[in-house]
Parts: sequence; structure tokens; C-alpha cells
Amino acid sequence: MMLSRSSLSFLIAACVLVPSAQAHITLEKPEAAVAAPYKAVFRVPHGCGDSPTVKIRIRIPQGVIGVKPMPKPGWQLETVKAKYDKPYKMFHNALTEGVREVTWTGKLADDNYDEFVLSTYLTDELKPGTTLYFPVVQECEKGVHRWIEIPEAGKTAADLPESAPGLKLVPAQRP
Ligand SMILES: [Cu+2]
Repeated sequence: MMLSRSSLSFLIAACVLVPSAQAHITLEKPEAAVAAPYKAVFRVPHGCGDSPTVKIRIRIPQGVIGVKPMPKPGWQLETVKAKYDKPYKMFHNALTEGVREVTWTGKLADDNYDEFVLSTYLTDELKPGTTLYFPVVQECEKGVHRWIEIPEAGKTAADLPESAPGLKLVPAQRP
């Protein structure tokens, strides 16, 4: 299908003007219970302008433990591990350290879409009713997006041009 010049510029404007759900790096499942495992799927819908993405770096927020990134063919995976501020209970274990930062290095054309996956555990110190933010830096061949902005109380991510992907926390499910 041919796009006219006006509909094409509309599509470009849409991504800039609609800073929510579809436009930026977001989590596939935007809501999760605390005290439970969570599979975080980060969706990367575009590069920087039309420049291809070459690096995705994700910072793991406090209270998220047991992080295991999923390797991706064609992408080099690196992690930074550190001690937690205190031991955390995960299933029958107490974890004292773990992955705090994950980086994938590769190439994703602006014309394409991809997903980056982490297996995590959300500890019960995280507060239901709040939103947990995962800061992400997206480096491109030309340019960078810093998806690290966190809305102040009373505002939403839609008020920010480069908001961090957010996860709404809900109470632990009791069996
Ligand atoms: Cu966007």
C-alpha cells in the first residue's frame, strides 16, 4: 500500500504526540501481583528517529530480585550483579545478591519490532497500589532515548516525553 505524504507525516507525528501505551518502550503485561514471579517483556517499537537500535540497558528497581534475562540470538547479553540492601525471601531461598542491570547489544532496524525478556520475582516489600518503574536506556546508531522519567505524584506517564516503563502493583494473591 502506498501512503500519501500527509498520512505518512501523520504516522510520524502520532508517535511523538501520543506518549503512552503504544508509542514507547513498554511492558507487555503492565500489572502484576507482589510476592510472586513476574515475566517482564519489554517491547521496543522503534529506534531513535529512523536510526536502528544497537543497545537496550535496563536497570532493575529495588525489591525486584532473582532476575534472569532471556538470551536473544544475534544479541550479546551482559549483566551487572550486586549485593541487595538486605536478604530477600524467594520461594524457599534467601537471596543476598543478584542482577541489577541488564544490557543487550545487537541491532534492531527502526522498521522492525522486538521484545526483551526478564524473568523476575517481585518481593512483598513492593507496595500494592503503586507503580514500579524500570528505567531503560535505548542507544541507537545515531542518538539515544533515555526512558528513565518517573511521573511525580498526581501525574501520569503521559505527561512525560520519555517515561520509564511502568508496572502497576496489585496485592499478593492468597491461595
Ligand atoms: Cu515512541
